[in-house]
Amino acid sequence: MNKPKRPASPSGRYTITTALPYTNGPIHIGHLAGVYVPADIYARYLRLTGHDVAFIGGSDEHGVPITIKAKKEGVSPQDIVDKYHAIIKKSFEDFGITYDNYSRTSAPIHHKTASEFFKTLYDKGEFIEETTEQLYDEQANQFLADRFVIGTCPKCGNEESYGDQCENCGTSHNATDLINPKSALTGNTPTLKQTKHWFLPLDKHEDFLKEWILEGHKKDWKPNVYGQVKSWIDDGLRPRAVTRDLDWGIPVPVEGGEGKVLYVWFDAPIGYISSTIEWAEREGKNWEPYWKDEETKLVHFIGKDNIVFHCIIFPAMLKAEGSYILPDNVPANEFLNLEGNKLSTSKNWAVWLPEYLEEFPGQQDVLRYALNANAPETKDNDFTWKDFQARNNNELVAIFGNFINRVVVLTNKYYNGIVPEPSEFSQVDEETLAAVKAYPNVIASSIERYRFREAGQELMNLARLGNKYLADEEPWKVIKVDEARTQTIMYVALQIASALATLCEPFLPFTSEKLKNILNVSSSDVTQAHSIENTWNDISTKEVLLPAGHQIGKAELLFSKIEDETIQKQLDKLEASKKANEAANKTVEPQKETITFEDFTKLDIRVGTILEAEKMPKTKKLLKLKVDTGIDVRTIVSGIAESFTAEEVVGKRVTVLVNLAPRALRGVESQGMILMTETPEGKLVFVNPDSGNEVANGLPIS
Ligand code: B3M
Ligand code: ZN
Repeated sequence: MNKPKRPASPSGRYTITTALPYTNGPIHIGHLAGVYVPADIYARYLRLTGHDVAFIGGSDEHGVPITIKAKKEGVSPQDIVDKYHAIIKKSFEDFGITYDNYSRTSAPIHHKTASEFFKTLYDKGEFIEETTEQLYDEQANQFLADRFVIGTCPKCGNEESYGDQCENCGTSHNATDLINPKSALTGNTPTLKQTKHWFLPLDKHEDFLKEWILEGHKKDWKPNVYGQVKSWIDDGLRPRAVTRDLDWGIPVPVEGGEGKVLYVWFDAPIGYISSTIEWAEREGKNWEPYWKDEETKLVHFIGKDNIVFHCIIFPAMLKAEGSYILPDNVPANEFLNLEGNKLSTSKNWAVWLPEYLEEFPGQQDVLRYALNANAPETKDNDFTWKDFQARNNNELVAIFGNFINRVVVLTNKYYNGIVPEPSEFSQVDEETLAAVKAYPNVIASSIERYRFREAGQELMNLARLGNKYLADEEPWKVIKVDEARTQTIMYVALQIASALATLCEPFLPFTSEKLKNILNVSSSDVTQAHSIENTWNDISTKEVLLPAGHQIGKAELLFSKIEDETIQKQLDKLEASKKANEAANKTVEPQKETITFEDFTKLDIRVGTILEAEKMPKTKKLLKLKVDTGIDVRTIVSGIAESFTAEEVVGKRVTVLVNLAPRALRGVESQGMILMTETPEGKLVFVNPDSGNEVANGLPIS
């Protein structure tokens, strides 16, 4: 077991923030694994250990991604943010993310806080005001900031970098740095047009950033975070515009700022502060210690694409303002893939949280557990449904659930649910109880070093310990020969179950609640006059976690097996997304050469009915049809047997070209052609005279 190094906050006060998701879509597993699950584990753990925690979140409702989504859906940006803010907020609640406050950057308190922040820096002379040439789309009549422009990243060569940031290498740049820029609105090559903006001179803060991060946090920040920051600083810092020529956002609150808004990455991190203020006002607290007391630990949970904003730009803003603390740590995660492919909203390659909650009711903890077990802590990682199933069936059900179930069932069976009095402890009992006492520290040490996967594994090791203890001590055999020994075994096993109920809370909060109810120790159960709910530290320090004589409840399954069909359904859903994408990307055959109207009028097309059909012997493709064309009944040989059986075409109304020169096919004279066409997905269909809209394009096939 590793010696815990516990860099605790001296005041015991923590401000924990999570990246504010853009309100242009629901939350998916990539967001959860990278940011929200680890942050919630951390916040819950700190509360359980008696710390003063402000766990802060909110929606990022400004910025180009919102405008683009609104344009796409033909609604206003306000409609978009209202819709997704509600969806996101609700799904976080249902998933058990325990924010102290979840706000939104459209809230008046945020507009006020961000405007004042800007004004303070402005008044202090912390900005450079400059008229420069910026990219402009003449056709759209608009400056092209951020995601409105796409081009080649000057750093890594990614051809789809945004104006402000390359998602491939994480570099943040100015739109004019892009090679070969193109407007995302029209596809046009932008021109340059003069406009005035305010710039934050990052170069001015270079020395401080070097000292603070490169020297101050070399050891305690994650290597992926430190490395990215270092390379950014090594490349040299330059002034960054913090205002934009856009109409969606917070108006620039100074003279000359008319028609301009704050850059979304200027206002969004201030959202952490405004959300804290909103919370404090509601709770009758003072927000300032959470942001201004040097002894408060400020921790930002983010994904790797947000590193530069949280480690360079926001700290430079806070430093320039002068009265704020800086983050103690920014434990950014890498990315989570899904079944071997990059998560993608536009390709619908994702597992969406609202859908999961609907399809797996009551199973929040399974996803929390599987995502944490596979969290992309040090490198990109892959989520697979098979692994999800295995984590549930082999760990949650077979180890954790099985242990608890055996303990509760046997206690009810042998002692009517009353915790038995132990007699003398054996050496194994002593060792087991001592091992249990060590777990709070072991798990805490991992959590405090932001190693949430390791922490989750240690928790499961405690359940393993319980399982092994029961398997070795075999109370179901001992009961036949030694009553007193059986009581002791069950007593020890119940202490382990009790420890699990407390220690699993950060990882499996719904399970913890359930288990506390089963053990009848839940303080939230007001009908019970008992107070034996343990804190985290109690598990190490208390001699007795669940006293003899205490009545526990009946057994209830904590987890249930996930069957192959359930997993297959999810895989099928992904397969359908893949197919839909392929179809969308499929290049349809270009149309044939133009024909004249005179050419067309030569065709005599009639509506007919297929009266009889039979497969032509020894052919794969051909059906011999008898068709009533309205003028006669004739034989037509049609090459559709691979798509249709003879039985299913009989009676069909079809479109027939009747004046096609007859030709012999395998010895049968075909007197015309049934018109067929292909859907964009490549499926052969009849040109149906009745439905009319079955097919919009395609070619006749004989
Ligand atoms: N909305 C970016 C993102 O969702 C951004 C985070 C803001 S954190 C202050 O990736
Ligand atoms: Zn790049």
